[in-house]
Amino acid sequence: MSLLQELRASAEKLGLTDLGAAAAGPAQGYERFRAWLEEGNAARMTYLERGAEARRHPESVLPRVRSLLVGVLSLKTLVDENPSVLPPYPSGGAIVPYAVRRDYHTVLKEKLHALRAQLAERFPGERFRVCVDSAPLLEKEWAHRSGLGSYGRNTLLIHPTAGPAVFLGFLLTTLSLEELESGGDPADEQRPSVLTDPCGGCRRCLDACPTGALRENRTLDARRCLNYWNIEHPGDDIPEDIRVRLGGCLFGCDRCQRVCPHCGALPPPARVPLETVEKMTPEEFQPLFTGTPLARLGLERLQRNARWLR
Ligand code: B12
Repeated sequence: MSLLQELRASAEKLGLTDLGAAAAGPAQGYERFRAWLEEGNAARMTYLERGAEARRHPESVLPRVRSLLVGVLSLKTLVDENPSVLPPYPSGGAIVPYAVRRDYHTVLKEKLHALRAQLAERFPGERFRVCVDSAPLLEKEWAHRSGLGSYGRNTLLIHPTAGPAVFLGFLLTTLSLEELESGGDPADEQRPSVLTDPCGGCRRCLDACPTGALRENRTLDARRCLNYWNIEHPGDDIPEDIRVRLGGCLFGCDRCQRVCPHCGALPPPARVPLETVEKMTPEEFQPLFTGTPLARLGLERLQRNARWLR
């Protein structure tokens, strides 16, 4: 059994849906990313511009990196392992299911740190770094190069069995891909096969996007994406043509995942009455949402989102 196969077995026990590995090298999607930024698609996510250059090569994240291990956590596992922090209200503003649970960044990091510890014990001379969403990596490209899926029309990486509703986490290492793969018998490798184009003629996500944020060339205009407006946008301003299309979304929007034929049934969004949000005090907000993605948003912006829905 190769080291990678051993790690896959550990990853499965830890609740990861899949684990892949790729040799480090220059990022092939860098120019595509640059062009995307230059067209203004990042809206006010200025951190993307600041970290742009570093995305050229993962050695900016770990010097002398030779390979990347990529962990996949499905939304289904996240939901099954972590109950919602909200009581079940029958109606109200919609919150995507991942946001009312333990933050997927924390969950993925814990699992990847367990793999890192397993490797560090055997290879004390090597270096490792765990990162989820925060480091300047073109994450979908590394997942794709690790054999974990292909880019869908909704711009997400579509995993062959878990579909687009997955989160990605990274363990960078100075161990080489050859070291990770050596000794493995290909016959032991039961891997779901990746579809070259998971979409074919399907356009369900493009049709379902309420604001037309998805483009034919499989890029997304964050200036039109509801996820940008109610998760990332720093100000109180929102264009009226976007606001009227929020469709009750208080945090996130997952229409382009839900309608994907590769996406299994997702839990319904959580709901919370807008008045409850509007009257919420920091003393109530904090204990309820600590450790969830809503805590990162903060009460002020959650209340801003509720105002946009009025
Ligand atoms: C900025 C960002 C956003 C922005 C912009 C999203 C976007 N699609 O660009 C906003 C706020 C809208 C957003 C929303 C969401 N995001 Co987001 N986001 C990111 C982030 C930080 C950067 C993405 C980026 O660089 N976009 C710029 C464009 C140009 O890049 P791209 O679409 O990734 O294209 C690259 C690849 O496709 C590749 N590529 C190379 N060659 C080719 C060739 C072809 C033909 C194609 C098609 C692509 C391709 O190169 C391109 C440039 O690198 C990543 C984490 C990271 N560090 O990478 C998470 C990430 C993409 N987001 C994620 C998630 C889960 C979401 C949301 C579901 C909810 C959420 N958690 O906020 C929604 C989904 C909306 C959607 N349809 O994308 C996951 C996606 C997992 C997956 N299955 O792919 C990531 C990887 C975070 C993670 N660690 O899990 N996000």
